[in-house]
Amino acid sequence: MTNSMFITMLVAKLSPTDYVGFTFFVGCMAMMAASAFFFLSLNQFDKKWRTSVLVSGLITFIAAVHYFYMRDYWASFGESPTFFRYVDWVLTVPLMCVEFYLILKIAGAKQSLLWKMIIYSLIMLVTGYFGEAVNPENAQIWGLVSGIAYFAIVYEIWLGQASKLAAAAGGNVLASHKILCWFVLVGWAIYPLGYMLGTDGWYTGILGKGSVDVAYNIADAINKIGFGLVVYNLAVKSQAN
Ligand SMILES: *C/C=C(C)/C=C/C=C(C)/C=C/C1=C(C)CCCC1(C)C
Repeated sequence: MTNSMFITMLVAKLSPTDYVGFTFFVGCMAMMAASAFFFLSLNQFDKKWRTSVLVSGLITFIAAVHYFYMRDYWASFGESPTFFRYVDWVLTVPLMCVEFYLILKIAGAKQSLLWKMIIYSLIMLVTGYFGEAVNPENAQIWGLVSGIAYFAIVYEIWLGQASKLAAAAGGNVLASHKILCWFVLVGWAIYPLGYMLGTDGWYTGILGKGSVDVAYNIADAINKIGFGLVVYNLAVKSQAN
């Protein structure tokens, strides 16, 4: 066996023009570096904030492991790793709901708020998976249901119970809550856009088709790492007071 054959067996080949593969590769590194950053910073925080920063690290760490699998899957089969993608989201999006809850706990957030948001996010993701992988003929209907659940989350944090708790907490908590709200409204909106690029529906005539994976990979980097950094910043600032 030649050396190069041996290498291709260990690491699936990545072509220089494979932009999707490239974003998977960069995604692995970014998620891994972010995880190291969050985990190694834990010691500087007291108990009250340590859990929040730990959850930030868990989100990027879970994503890092999935990105290694997704990168390899893409390189081996040239297909979207839809299954791994959704497993990643089903684990990490509820953890992002946990972040909202942990921040607002100081203002008296109840577990019912957490469960409500987790249920919305699971409806959003399970229906999205059906539209992409199980019943793509009806992608626009599944996408619509998923979109409604997404807006339920947006409503909850911008105008519902969560926003009232944030207002009651005030100060750094309110400021950080607002930034996270923008992440969910703008950063998360990249996902339905990616979905519309990858499935057929009324929107296909307008948007055309594109790479879901590039959209999802960019969105993940912004949302998982950015979200974590907002929480990290809040912990740093709150501890200084
Ligand atoms: C770290 C991963 C995150 C923050 C993933 C978020 C995913 C979404 C907000 C997905 C939303 C979708 C819709 C609103 C409609 C179409 C189907 C989805 C699942 C792509």
